[in-house]
Amino acid sequence: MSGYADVRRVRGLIEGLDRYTATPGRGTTRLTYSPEFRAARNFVAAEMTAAGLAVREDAVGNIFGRIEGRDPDLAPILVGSHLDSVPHGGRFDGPAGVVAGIESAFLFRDLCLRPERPIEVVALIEEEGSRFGGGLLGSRLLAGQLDPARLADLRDAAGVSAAQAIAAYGLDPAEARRAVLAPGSVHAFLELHIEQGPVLEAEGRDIAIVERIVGLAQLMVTVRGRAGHAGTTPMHARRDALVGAVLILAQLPDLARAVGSDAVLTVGKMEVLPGGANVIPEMVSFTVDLRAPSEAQLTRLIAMTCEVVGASSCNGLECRIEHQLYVPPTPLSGRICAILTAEAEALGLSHRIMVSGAGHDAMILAGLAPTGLVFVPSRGGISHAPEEWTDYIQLARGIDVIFATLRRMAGATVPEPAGRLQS
Ligand code: HGY
Ligand code: MN
Ligand code: MN
Repeated sequence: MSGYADVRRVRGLIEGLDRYTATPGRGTTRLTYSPEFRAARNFVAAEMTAAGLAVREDAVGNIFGRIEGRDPDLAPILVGSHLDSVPHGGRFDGPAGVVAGIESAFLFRDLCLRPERPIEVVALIEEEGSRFGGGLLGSRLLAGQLDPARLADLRDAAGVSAAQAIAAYGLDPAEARRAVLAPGSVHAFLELHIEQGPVLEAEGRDIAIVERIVGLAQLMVTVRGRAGHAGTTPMHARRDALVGAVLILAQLPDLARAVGSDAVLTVGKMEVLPGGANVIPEMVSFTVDLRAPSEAQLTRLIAMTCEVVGASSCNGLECRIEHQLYVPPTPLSGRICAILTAEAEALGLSHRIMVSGAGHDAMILAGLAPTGLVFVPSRGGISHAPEEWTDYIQLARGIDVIFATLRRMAGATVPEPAGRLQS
């Protein structure tokens, strides 16, 4: 079965991007505004330029590559994903969608296609939240769902604010407000992403078309006790923040089970301070990532988590919760789902409708414009780990669907052949 995408070029783009990691040989670690992120940004900008795109960077570091439309005043179709990663993640999570946009641009160039409506390939910052917490930062800013003033409050593990990091990256955080896209300024958003789950591989299907993304919340729990000497402080006289945190943490998984088998709860990050083997922990902070298909389940799970934490403020321990992110379950565009399905059919690809358990920039940009999301298979369903893998031919099939959908939605045509000079 022939397709459109050039598998070799797609592989070169993914492998080219994968060079930019802080942990070579131990997965992809590319935190927003890091030296690796800057190098990846430069690589993306160069490839966008090679594909004939007009490249610009917004005030917070999102990269846009534009194919001008025959009618440049029409609102563009955005296509892309994120450039940052989780610590020790895989090479496809995010880049698969950025490469889908760049390869589509190469195909428009190679096939001499001129879209009626402009197309903009986007590479977004801080979707994972690995540096500043929460996540979906670049898309939330674009969609007007994050007050740019918050950039001065969001801090990384070293206490550097997002605003300081933006300035150190060479941009002006005071201009962040200009990055916000006005309602109506985007016609549609398309994203290709790896499934990060086992379904497509298990069913032997080429792609999934996502109809809805589960709701998600991220909380930061802080337990404060009192530091003390491990050897001279009797057990009854301690205010051990880590023991308090562990007692909270042990209760959390059952809360997810209580709201349904399709709800999930994860504590993925924990810090123990001051961190001495012979010091009673004074402060422990840990993240709680909550997800559920319905808003009722999600809000109930958040409420129960807050109850457990609140009830643990006793015996000299002070327990607090910071709400870092809340995104309700997000339906995607039925019209775009239908177009993606029709193009998959036309390409002879096997496909299915799916609900996404992973969060994506698509769930934010769906608040700005009709949005579609396509998944390609993940080997063994593994992601957020160095073993993450998608065969390049599988990725190319997903890109074919994105390209064909872009071609249709942007009203692309092949220009009439220029009149031959009369010999
Ligand atoms: O957490 C997620 O679902 C996504 O990978 N940011
Ligand atoms: Mn992702
Ligand atoms: Mn991810």
